[in-house]
Amino acid sequence: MYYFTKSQAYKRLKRHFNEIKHIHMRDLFKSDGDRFEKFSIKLGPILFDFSKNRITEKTIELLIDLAHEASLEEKIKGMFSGEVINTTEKRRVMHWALRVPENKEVVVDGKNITKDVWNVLKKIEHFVKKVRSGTHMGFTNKKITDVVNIGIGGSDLGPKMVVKALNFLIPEDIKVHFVSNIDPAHLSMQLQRLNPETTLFIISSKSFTTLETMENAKRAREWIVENLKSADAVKNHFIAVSTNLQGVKEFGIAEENMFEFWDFVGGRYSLWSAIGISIALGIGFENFKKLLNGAHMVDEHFKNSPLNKNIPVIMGLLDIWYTNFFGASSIAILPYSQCLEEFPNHLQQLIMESNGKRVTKENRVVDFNTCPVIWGRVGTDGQHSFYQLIHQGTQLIPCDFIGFVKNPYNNEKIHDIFMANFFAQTKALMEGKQEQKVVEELKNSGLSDTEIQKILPHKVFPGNRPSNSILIDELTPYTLGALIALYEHRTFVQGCIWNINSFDQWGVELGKVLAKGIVNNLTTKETCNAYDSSTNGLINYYKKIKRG
Ligand code: G6Q
Repeated sequence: MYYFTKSQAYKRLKRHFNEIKHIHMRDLFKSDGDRFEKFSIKLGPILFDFSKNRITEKTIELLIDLAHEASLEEKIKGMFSGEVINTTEKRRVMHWALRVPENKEVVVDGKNITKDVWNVLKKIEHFVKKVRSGTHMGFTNKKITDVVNIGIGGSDLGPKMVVKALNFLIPEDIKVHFVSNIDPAHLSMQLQRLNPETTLFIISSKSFTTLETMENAKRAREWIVENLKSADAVKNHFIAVSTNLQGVKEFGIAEENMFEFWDFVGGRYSLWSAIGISIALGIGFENFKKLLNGAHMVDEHFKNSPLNKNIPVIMGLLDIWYTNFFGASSIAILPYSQCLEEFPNHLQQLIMESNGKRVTKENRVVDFNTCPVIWGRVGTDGQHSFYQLIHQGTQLIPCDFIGFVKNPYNNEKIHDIFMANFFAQTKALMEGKQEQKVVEELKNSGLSDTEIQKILPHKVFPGNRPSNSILIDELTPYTLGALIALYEHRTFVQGCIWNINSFDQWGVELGKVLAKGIVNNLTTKETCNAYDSSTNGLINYYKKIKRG
């Protein structure tokens, strides 16, 4: 049975790692003029350059051997044929089916899933058109001007990221907001700027039981009913997206205002489903379809391309290379696009919730590291903050640079300056700055030899810091859909190599239960003795100060 660190390929990679770990990328580039051609893949409007990684052709060959030994191709087939690969929750993993074109059947257990998917998509299309045209109005017959998505985790991060990224496609007469936190401040901050007569709430929750979402939804309902002075206003101002019809009905939202999705879609993979209705309301249904098309293009690429020409496969294998051989414990996501401000946040959930696991699919506690920490921030802001550590710190942090040739807000000249930073940073990380060059510069600036020796080590950059460059022609719904799908499949590849279940989230479920218990302790008068001394102490202090 396959186990990552016991595989033949792992052992060969370990030997290979020891042979190449001291080789500098600078030398790899010097000795091979074709490195960029060899280590880059073009996929439609996306150029993926992975040549600035600490790899040789041999590394890729061995990583591909590892993928074979882990049965990656069979596992990819398994996901795309609807096998129950989410074994702990006994579910299929079929977010990819949400972006299949209408004329392409996806048959599972004799049922054509595409039909169900497109029925909901058509319902979304119809509703979006009604809201945007002013046919669906508020209770007092005013056009909807503001849409508030109330949801958390997968029911928030994906749509929020896309809405922000494609903001330039949202017309001025509609605004899309997101409320996720149960901190009353979050909803209050939104409500104080909104007009109840023209606000539509989307209650997005796969389970329709999540505490944060349900509490915020109740408060929003009270706000509407109080301000519009009628419980009947709910039908004009609330819709729901969920798999839980009963829960939606009990909340008071009629079935015709509910948009369905299915158990085979994990929360963090759900922006393609009706959970994305806030996106469609903002950018329009046609653009939402283009987002789906871009992701579908990547699904086909992932399913059909040979492993060594397959972008998500190479991305995922490089993650293994750095995590399990170089000992890297994080990956920085660095979009050179203000529009992608929320992208690192979305990826944090996507990757860490998927692969932050410690037990294999065969129930064995692993003896190797799994998911690295995912973090990041848009360039060039990051450059003026944490890049210092990436350049000269003691940890190896592989980076993803993501940028676009064209800027949706035009201004070519300034965009060139912006992107010059992208290219310069990847080059500097790879090459570093050697002693000789620093000495030369310091001499030219008039420093004496003694002064130079004092400052020299601080000014040297070791380089040999790896990065991927993802350069995309233009930011559009299509390319954004493709980009997100690349990361979804990259996450899957990591999980296949580690042989973990990337599709459950028991750690998240734990949080949902824990807080519910403690809420009762906060509302009773009695001193709390139910927990450890720290938790009791904190709870009792909170109660004392609250009472005044
Ligand atoms: C995502 C997780 C989790 C989930 C939220 C919200 O993959 O399952 O982040 O999306 O906990 O859950 P509901 O959509 O059920 O409210």
